[in-house]
Amino acid sequence: MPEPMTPVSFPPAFLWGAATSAYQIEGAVREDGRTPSIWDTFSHTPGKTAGGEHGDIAVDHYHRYRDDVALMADLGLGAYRFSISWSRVQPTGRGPAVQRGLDFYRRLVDELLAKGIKPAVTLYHWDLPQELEDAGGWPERDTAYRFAEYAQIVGEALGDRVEQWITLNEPWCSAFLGYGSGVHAPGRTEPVATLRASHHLNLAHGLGATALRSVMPARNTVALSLNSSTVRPVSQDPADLAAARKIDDLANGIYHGPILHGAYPATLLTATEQLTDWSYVLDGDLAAINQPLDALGLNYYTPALVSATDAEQAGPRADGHGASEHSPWPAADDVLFHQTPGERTAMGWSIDPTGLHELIMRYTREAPGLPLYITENGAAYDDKPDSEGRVHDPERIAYLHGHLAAVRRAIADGADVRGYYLWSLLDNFEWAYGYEKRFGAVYVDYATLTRTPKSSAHWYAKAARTGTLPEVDEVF
Ligand code: IFM
Repeated sequence: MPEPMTPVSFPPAFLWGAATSAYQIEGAVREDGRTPSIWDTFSHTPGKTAGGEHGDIAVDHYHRYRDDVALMADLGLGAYRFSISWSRVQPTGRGPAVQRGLDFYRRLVDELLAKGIKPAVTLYHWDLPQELEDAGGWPERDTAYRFAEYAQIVGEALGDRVEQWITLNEPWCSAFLGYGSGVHAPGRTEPVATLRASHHLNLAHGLGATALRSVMPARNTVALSLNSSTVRPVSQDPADLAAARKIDDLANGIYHGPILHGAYPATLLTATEQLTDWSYVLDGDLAAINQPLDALGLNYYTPALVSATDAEQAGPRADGHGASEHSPWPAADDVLFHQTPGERTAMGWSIDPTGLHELIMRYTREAPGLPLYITENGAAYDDKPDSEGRVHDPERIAYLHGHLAAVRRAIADGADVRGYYLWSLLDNFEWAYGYEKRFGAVYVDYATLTRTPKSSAHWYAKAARTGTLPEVDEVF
């Protein structure tokens, strides 16, 4: 379907933001009482990240946050989504809080508010305190209770000044990449642990939401961010449709089933019955998980294309989630992932804004009346400064234009999308890819840590200021 005619204008209250996460930008990993998280351990384990890179310094946001907030204000951002490092706040993952750790976030939030930028806090963006992983990690039920305790601590400390709260970022990645394919921390490759971790992340979300609400003013909102996939079958053949159903259950239904509807999809339970009987779902868990949400965050980058396969074709998957001899997808050896068509970003992910429109409309149907935010969307490119030090990134501008136009089209089609957070404000540590993949609207010179807004940052700033998308070829 063609995109709407230009100019593409958004409702006046639409929130224009940018997002980051703690381990990807903060650095200062040994300061003010912080202890290692699973990402410190994983990135310092030989062979786990490109070039052995890690977040020890990252882009030094811990020390440069004032400048970074000033940069956001210059760009006219209305909102900033960032995550809290659990290991800074509760270094062992349990027990009393470290005030020096919380103070950093108090200062950051105050700086944002002083500049008129709305903070949106994500409690968990993949960086579990190492001590909790040593005790079993997300496959263990106790981790969900530890998360609720941590949520309460942060809610008490920041609930007076932060209105937008997100419990978890992309629990699929924590479970399936952390415990399935092992390309993310903690690097385990255990199919059953992947499903157990998923359930305990769901439980953590539910218990965390309840804990937050018990200590925060009622005006605050609680959401979570899912990297829900748009899963497409290669054909309408029943076997391919069944393959798409299975991956959709494992990518999406495993989270939105219990969270939005209070039940795991029956098709998921059947598809995984050879592996697990789900006996770790205890009485009362589904009710604890199925808390009312104030909003849902959707993170979108690219769709997935699948078909049925036979055992000979099965093997490492071209599913865009990193190379591993272990599939992230439990009980899915009968599914083949295909290259999606179209141009690609530096991640090798195909560019397809129709997938974002489809996703928004799906959740508009799945959860009628629930406000939606695009809590991440963006693209990595091989950006380089020119001879005058400017960084031109027309591909990213085209990517943002296409995806924002798809959001606008969804709003016109009846979706209640309230805002958009560009991933990412700054170039940063892209997990197992190290610093090689640049997602930032702002270029970071890793030798000097100097920040230079790319042309896409200026393009986005104009969109944020005017509420209308500039043309893709406007010169900045
Ligand atoms: O950098 C990540 C982010 O941490 C979570 N969502 C996807 C981004 C790009 O891979």
